[in-house]
Amino acid sequence: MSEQRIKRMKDLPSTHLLGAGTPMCSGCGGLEALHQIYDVLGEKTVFINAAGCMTLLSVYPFTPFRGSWLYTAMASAPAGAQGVRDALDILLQRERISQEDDLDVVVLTGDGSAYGMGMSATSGAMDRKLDFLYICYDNEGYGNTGQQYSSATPHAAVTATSGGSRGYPGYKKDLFAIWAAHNPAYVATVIGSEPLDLARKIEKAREMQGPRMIIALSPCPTGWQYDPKESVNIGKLAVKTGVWPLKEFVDGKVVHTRIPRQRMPVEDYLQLQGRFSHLFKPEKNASIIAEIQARVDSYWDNVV
Ligand SMILES: Cc1ncc(C[n+]2csc(CCOP(=O)(O)OP(=O)(O)O)c2C)c(N)n1
Ligand code: SF4
Ligand SMILES: [Mg+2]
Repeated sequence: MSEQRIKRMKDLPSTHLLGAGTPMCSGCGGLEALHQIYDVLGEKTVFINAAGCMTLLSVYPFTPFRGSWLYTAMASAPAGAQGVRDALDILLQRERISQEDDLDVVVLTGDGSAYGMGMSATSGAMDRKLDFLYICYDNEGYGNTGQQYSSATPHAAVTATSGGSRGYPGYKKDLFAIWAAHNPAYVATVIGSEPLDLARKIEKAREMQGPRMIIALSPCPTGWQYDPKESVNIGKLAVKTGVWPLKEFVDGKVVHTRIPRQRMPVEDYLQLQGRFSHLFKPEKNASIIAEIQARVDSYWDNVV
């Protein structure tokens, strides 16, 4: 690493995440959300990160975070978080650190870990009422290894491992419901293109104790195949079409924080993304588009 780059990284303001030369794709929706989340959480945090795109933020011995960073295997971040929380609690108990030196323990993983490989460790951590914040940036596939499908991949999307004229045959897993079934302190969905909604939820979660779970839909120009300049637009369309409901689970109840009363057609969201281009070319696949629309409509029909 050049001396000049090392100096630039050292000179960054305390909550600035993007060092010059960071190896992330431009227009990365996961990074957009993380940047906003970190602005709210601040530097008294320790991140426990499972392997994925965000792991590339850290180039030893630097991270763009002013707090600490621990890298774990894909399935293990919530177990790592337990160890870090326990260590901090012991240090506090022995008065080796003061309350002021305490850190918020933050798990950061992609959907591959959150929806799949790390589900068991996450379930255990919630059962143990671990005091931590979990941030899943959901780019709907294994982005770091070339966008293979995960159980967060939406129906009909083409990925490196789901091709053909119909794309991915499965349906996106409802992680919000699975996490809420554990009755943690908080669960919320967010997206970087709705920054006020996101900030309000992170502020709320920051003030709570116990397991606090966040899923950030993360438009991914590389995996979803679109021009990076469309990231914010695609994020906004995910909300306006009703594809990505913004909601929270608190005190045993689910509350929608945005209800798109005049929903735009899902087609408007799908047709901007190369991963769905087979639904429009060489000819339109009206039945798959209608099926996707019907599932979105059926979700909102049940929201009062
Ligand atoms: C057990 C295990 N299997 C596979 C890998 C290789 N691997 C590293 S990152 C990654 C993709 C992770 O996907 P996700 O959690 O969605 O994060 P993203 O890459 O999309 O940011 C994979 C499969 C690994 N590190 N560990
Ligand atoms: S592959 Fe997608 S999630 Fe990963 S850094 Fe690039 S844009 Fe972000
Ligand atoms: Mg992913």
